[in-house]
Amino acid sequence: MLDGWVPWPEPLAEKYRAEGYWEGRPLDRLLRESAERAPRRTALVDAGGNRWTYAELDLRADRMAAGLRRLGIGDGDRVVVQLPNTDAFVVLFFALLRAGAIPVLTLPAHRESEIVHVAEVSGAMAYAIPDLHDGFDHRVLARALRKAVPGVEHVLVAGDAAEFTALADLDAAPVPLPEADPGDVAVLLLSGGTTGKPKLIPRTHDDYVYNVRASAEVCGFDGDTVYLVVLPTAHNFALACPGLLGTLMAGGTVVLSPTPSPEDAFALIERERVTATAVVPPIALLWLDAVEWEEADLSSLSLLQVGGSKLGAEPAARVEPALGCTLQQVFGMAEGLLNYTWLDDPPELVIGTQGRPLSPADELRVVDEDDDDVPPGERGELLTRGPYTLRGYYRAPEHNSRAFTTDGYYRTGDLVRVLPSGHLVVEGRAKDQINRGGDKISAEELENHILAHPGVHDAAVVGMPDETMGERTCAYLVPREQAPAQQELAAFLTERGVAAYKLPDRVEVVEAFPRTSVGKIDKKALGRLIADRLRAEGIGGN
Ligand code: OOB
Repeated sequence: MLDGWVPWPEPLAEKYRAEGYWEGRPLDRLLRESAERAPRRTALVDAGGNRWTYAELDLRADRMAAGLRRLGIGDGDRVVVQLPNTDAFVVLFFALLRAGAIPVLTLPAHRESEIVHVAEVSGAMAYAIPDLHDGFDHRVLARALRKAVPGVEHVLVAGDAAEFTALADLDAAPVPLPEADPGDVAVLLLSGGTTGKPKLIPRTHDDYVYNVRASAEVCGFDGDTVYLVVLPTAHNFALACPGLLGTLMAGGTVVLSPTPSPEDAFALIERERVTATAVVPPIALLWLDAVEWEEADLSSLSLLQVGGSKLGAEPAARVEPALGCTLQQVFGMAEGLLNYTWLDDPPELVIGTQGRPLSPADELRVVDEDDDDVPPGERGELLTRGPYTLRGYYRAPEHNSRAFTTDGYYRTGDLVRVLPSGHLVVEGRAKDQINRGGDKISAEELENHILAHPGVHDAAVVGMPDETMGERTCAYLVPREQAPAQQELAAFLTERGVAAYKLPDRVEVVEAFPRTSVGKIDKKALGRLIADRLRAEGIGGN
């Protein structure tokens, strides 16, 4: 069993098992069971039109699992996975589970700074990458990683492996392998983060299988579902809410889109008769515009899930008429808790709320700054615990003491209001994070990187309103002598290996920061300052 993660207290675990939330099924079995039920059905289709039946996908995973074991990867080993939306991701994901290893899921956009940290914290022994993706050579990053974290023994490459191991060579006759203990950690997900360094989220087989199964039920996924993966496969939303795993569990077909662009996605929706997909609000806005000029036939699409950041009521109301499908708002988090609008909810709830909790066993509290419950219907910070919400980040005891209450509630950092129907309205944020169209940026993490610049004396990163992204990042700098301009700062951060989505969209130079009465940087004041400035310049939302 993996150490360094926080299990549920035994009485609660017992309750979740007794009440049927946890079924004792290892995660990889969802593919096995669908393959046994319907071996000849199409499980997976890629953008190039390659197709794999359930039997083929299941066998490929078995063969790769045997290849991984032969290489010495298995039994609780952590493997950092950074693959784009290709069949390689799907096969490797199940192969790792079957080999007994733990996938650590990172986004294709992550760079050296994030990957080195994740490999260190997880104690990874391997790193799986594409050769080239989006003009970036991941093998160069792999070389840097191996220098920084010598424990990473293997680099597994989809494509041209250079001096490393090709994923295609991890192919061996299937061997019988022991099934995982369903109470153990199945995968490590990456958190959006509010601290200096990204945190890892342990998800067990029991909890993640439940997450997938209950989500698939709420979304009505079945054997006729054709799900388009538009967001990165490694994102919890596209992976498990119900996402690609929910589709495979239901015996449907997963279609992989290389990008969320209307060109790619619409063509695949038409070609494969896609029925459901999940996007973040900026993509939804883009699609709503694109239907005006793109010719594609989207009539097969019956469900558009939107989440990751708040979808405005105005675009929400346009989804059904423009795309001819049901809108579902999803307010979720890699840490666990998922809220969905139900498919038969009245329009005002679908348009005006971010859904209600997935599980009857989800426990929610809405509290004020003293952790006291606010009166029903009032705004406060959302705390939660339940059968698929983590009890602690991986190897982060100090952070956990702040991120959780003593009785195990996770502090989401989201400000919400609960309606009498149980639906939540997300009203803001109590955490020091910027939500850039669904991409999460920890202000502290970015500030630490910026502070390494010789021209910067102090830095404070805040969100600024933006019509399409919801918000973008603004870095306020107090210069040492000469503060870097936005482009220079971006180049500096890129050189440090910071992912592109974290680069500040704007830089503002000030002589000193406004302070609160206790002497902390007053970020609310800075947020108001930049919002006012944008308004004066005639840009920005709100
Ligand atoms: C999803 O997961 P993460 O881990 O990238 O981010 C979680 C955070 C939430 O705590 C909240 O601050 C924000 O993203 N968020 C939303 C939202 N959905 C997520 N804020 C407002 N409205 C929404 N609908 O983003 C995620 C995971 C699974 C499913 C969907 C989204």
